[in-house]
Amino acid sequence: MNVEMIGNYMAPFAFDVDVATGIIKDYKNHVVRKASSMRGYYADAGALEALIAEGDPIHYEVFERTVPEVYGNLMVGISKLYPGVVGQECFMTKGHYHQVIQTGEVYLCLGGSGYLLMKTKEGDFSALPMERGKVVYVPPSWAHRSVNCGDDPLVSFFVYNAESGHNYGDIETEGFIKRVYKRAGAVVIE
Ligand code: PAN
Ligand code: ZN
Repeated sequence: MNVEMIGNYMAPFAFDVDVATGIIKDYKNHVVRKASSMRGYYADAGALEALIAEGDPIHYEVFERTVPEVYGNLMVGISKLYPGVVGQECFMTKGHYHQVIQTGEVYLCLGGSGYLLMKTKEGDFSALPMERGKVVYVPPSWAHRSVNCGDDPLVSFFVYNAESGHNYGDIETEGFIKRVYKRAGAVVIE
């Protein structure tokens, strides 16, 4: 990839985030995952198919300022997860381990409310609340998934090692131990 240089080094850069909408104005990479990208992830496959048939709404978007994916660089961006349910299960991201499993990540929630679910290969589980101003530290070895339990987009700024890579396959087969539902207006993790 082309990066701006000053002498021998990558040039420092700055960018703006529209905190209200959760959009990086000058993003370099934009990932859009619609309901149809989420087949196999929710407990109620029929409810997901109904949602797809009703118009296949966007589940989440990721905006990144990409940098070369090498040791030392940091990947930064915004994850915007829309509110909604599939059956009674709250909208969520696919979730992943990092390919380079000994790399962690930091999330700063800018708006909305929900959880960051985390799990390890050994079956350990953690669910930490996400709300505006909350920083969640994801240590190495923990898979992570965002879940939106509110009525507004769950917007988070994230920073991770640029060489981390994403391992989605293991979550597709393992699942995430617990799911988050809205039952009669109450959020339950079960
Ligand atoms: C985030 C996630 C983002 C989307 O940037 O990639 O929230 O979630 P999925 O990648 O699980 O679909 C991150 O954790 N990057 O490493
Ligand atoms: Zn990650």
